Amino acid sequence: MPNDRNDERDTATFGDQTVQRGAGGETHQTAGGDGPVLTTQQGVPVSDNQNTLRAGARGPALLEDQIFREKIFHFDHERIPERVVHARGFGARGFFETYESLSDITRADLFQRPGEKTEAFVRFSTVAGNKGSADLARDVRGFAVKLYTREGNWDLVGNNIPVFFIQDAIKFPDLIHAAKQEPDRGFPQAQTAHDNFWDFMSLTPESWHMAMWIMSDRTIPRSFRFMEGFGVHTFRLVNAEGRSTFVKFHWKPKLGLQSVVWNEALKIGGADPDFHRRDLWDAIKAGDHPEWELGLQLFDEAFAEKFDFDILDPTKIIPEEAVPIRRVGRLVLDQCVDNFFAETEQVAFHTGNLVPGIDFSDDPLLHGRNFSYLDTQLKRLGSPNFVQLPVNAPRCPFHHFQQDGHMAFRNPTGRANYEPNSWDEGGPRETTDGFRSYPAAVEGPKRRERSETFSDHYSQARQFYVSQTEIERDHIASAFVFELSKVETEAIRARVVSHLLNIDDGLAKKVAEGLRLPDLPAPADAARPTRDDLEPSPALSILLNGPDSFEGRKLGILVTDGASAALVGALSEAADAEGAMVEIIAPQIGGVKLDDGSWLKAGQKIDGGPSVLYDAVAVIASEAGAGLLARESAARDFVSDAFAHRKFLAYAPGSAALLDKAGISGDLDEGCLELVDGQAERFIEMCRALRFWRREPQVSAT
Ligand code: HDE
Repeated sequence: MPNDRNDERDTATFGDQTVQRGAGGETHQTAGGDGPVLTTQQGVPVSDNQNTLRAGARGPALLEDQIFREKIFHFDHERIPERVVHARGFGARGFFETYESLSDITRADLFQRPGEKTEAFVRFSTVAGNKGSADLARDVRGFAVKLYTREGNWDLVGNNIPVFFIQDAIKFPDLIHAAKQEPDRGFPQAQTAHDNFWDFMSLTPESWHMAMWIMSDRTIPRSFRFMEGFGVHTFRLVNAEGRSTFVKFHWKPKLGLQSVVWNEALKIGGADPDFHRRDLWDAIKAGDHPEWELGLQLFDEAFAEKFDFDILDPTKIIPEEAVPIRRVGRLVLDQCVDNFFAETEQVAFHTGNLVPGIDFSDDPLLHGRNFSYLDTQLKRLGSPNFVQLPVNAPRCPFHHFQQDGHMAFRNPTGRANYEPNSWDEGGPRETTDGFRSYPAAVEGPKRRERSETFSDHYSQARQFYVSQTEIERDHIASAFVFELSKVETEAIRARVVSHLLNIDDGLAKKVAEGLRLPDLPAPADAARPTRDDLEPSPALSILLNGPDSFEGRKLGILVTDGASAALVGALSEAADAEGAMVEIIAPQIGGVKLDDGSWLKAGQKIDGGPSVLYDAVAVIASEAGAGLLARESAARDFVSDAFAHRKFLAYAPGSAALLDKAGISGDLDEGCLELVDGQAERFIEMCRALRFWRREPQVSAT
């Protein structure tokens, strides 16, 4: 008599899989060969992972089932609190490589030896959205970098925008409360287009420089790979002699800047909420390792004294034209994480993670951050021992007397757990080479007071606006109109316009017209008049800093049965030669039979692969195929959206029926190319401009 029903299992075949079948028809897979045996957490081998222990096959489950209890107990506790901000993120591993020795300006170990590589972990994020929100929400992106240097971990916890909303950390909870979902209703999520946010902004003049950035296309990046990163605050670099130089940190993407257009962002949110994380994952897995150069803006006290704004004010930039950027190394992301939770979720950044040779300035926002990050990790990760998690642990040797606490798995060994001590093997001691704070002189009465040097709130907002191309200015105006159209309180809409009047009359009027405000409000009271003598800074425009290459971008080719194999082949080859990716979209996921009888597999079915997922598109259809596509709304949208989003569009001669039905055949312009033999390379060359902006007036109402 068998003592376990395992012995009675039949086998069953499901396609290529042979499995065992239990008495209820359920699937059992048994370990064999070198494959590992399934165990409990305690290492006890498990014989049945499909059935709880029961009294009789149809009887009650038994409380004694320790295997079930352990499994469900762990499952019930899988979730940890999500980050209060930056909850939705995506991480990758890589390295930082130093170009040249910076020993004259900093003693930071990672900057001493040219060619030296330092392990890195980067987490990109949105700010306001909850963990499950969509990637393409209009939002600031976090750009947090952990560098595991030989003298400890350095975290540069930055954003993709070089300024911030507030000047003092005490305002952070108010800002974030206002930006996130409203507390009574729990919506809207992952967007600032609601009353509370614009109410707060319209009462907070210091936010208006940042307001211009967040209403620009910076907040709808095409990819993490195509955006800049900024340390935001002024920091100090300190050399071995103790000399300090102020520094602003920048990350410059090798592939240049690129954003999507707003209508596209809205649609990507539905088509692929994971658009940015998938993009980074796919690029790294394909060996297209994204790269950024670390740029330093270095300046001294004398510059700080004469600069138009206070260098401690995090709502101000120093234009690159005033202090040029020195590129001192590169960050390469070449590995995806092995486990999202272990790395991306558990990584714990902290602005206080500095290494000798790098120090804080007196930016009041930065000091507040130093307080917050440790606190939040304790709440999220549940123990002060989060530093012992592999993603957070230093790679260099570390020795200290901190001990115990929840989940401590690295405690000091031996008798000494304090110092000074007189034991021979007494454990770690201080070093004269350790971290030393820069001895900046400070004085002044203890007060709750903001410096008067922080009070110009509009001049740099104006400078940002006038540095944009016409197209980008229009996008800023449209973004304000969109956001404020979701604001129900008319007084708040008008209050926002009152601030815009301090920035640029034309912009304010455009937004007022877009909202159909009955009257233009009076300009908001300003602590200081707006300066209009600041030179425009071309570095602030996205369009002026594009790559002039289609490298790293994605071409979508819509095909049908009978499509020209020669054209598909030529286009794929030309894209490949440029370093671009290609995805095939077909009526069915199994693919199509081309005109030479060959079979082409598809990456997407039409309604799963709308054109918003691609940087440029081509329609290579047979005449019959185009006729069928013309009857499918997803195929018509594919073409008309691509056109409306100013994309370059190539089409095979047989595709006329689809273009016709999509309503664009009468509008075809120089951004559209009829693809005949020998034209594939020309099309990819056209795509280097990324979008055919000359179409903008035709397809955009603003
Ligand atoms: Fe953060 N911020 N922050 N922040 N921040 C957090 O820490 C905070 C600020 C930034 O991918 C939290 O681990 C305060 C500026 C990034 O894990 C929290 C203030 C900048 C990330 C926190 C700021 C940032 C965070 C939430 C005002 C750009 C994501 C979870 C004084 C320079 C890091 C966490 C990651 C995360 C506090 C302002 C960037 C609560 C109090 C300015 C990229 O500690």
